Amino acid sequence: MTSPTISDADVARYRRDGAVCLRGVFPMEWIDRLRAAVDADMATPGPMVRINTPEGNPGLFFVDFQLWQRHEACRAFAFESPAPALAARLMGSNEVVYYHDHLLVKEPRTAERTPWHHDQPYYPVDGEQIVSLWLPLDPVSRDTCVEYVRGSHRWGRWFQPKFFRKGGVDMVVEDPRFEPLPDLDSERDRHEFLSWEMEPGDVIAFHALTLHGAAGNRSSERRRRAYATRWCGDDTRYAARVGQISPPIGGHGLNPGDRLECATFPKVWPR
Ligand SMILES: O=C(O)CCC(=O)C(=O)O
Repeated sequence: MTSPTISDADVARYRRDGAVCLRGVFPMEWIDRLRAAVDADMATPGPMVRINTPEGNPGLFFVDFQLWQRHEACRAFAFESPAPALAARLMGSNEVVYYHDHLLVKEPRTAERTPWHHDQPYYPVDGEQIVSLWLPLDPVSRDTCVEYVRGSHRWGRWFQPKFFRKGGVDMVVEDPRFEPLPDLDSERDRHEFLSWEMEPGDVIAFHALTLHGAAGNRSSERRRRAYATRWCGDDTRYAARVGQISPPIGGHGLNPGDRLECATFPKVWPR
């Protein structure tokens, strides 16, 4: 399959709100293949794995990256699934480069949240055309879904990335382009928040500047495995960043101002 059916209204909503939930885009065969790859990855994680649950706490918040370089199903998802065509359509881009993948698993009874943030300040990438596809591999209730601040990709503001160090001390990236993130929970009445109940096959597409965060997984039996993938369009360029980036992908040989396409960030659309 090459062309997922999404409407002009879906595309308009993505561009206006910065996040849109698209229903039934991925056939179950993709979900089943990715589930098997995710479980294999958790058994033998990659070099960038992070465990965000302190030892002794219930549950597990497991994060890993670049599964596509180690698991055939994830590689096929980047090159052969409906995803690259979907990314091209949403971004209005002729070409799509695959930036990276990001696995986020919250096992039952995981208390740790995903803190509020937006993604692009973590990326050494400039440009408007960066879309993420957040694909849950389990049914997701609204209270475990990621929440998005509607329209925040259009605020024209870039917020400081934060990195979590052992011992609970945060390290903030000091780049004059970035400002401290306000406490969004204390301003809930000033924003509109988007989140959805989802079934496997549904996907959220969101812009790299849309603010988002997520609760832990309070369910006592339901896993919450999410496979997030990042896609870049025609206007994106490799960029210099002060301090740490995430994920820390190196070895590509790119310099600031370069187009992204290379072996590490392959062109996936047109096929
Ligand atoms: O799955 C989550 O909890 C957060 C996802 C997220 O932050 C992302 O995909 O950028």
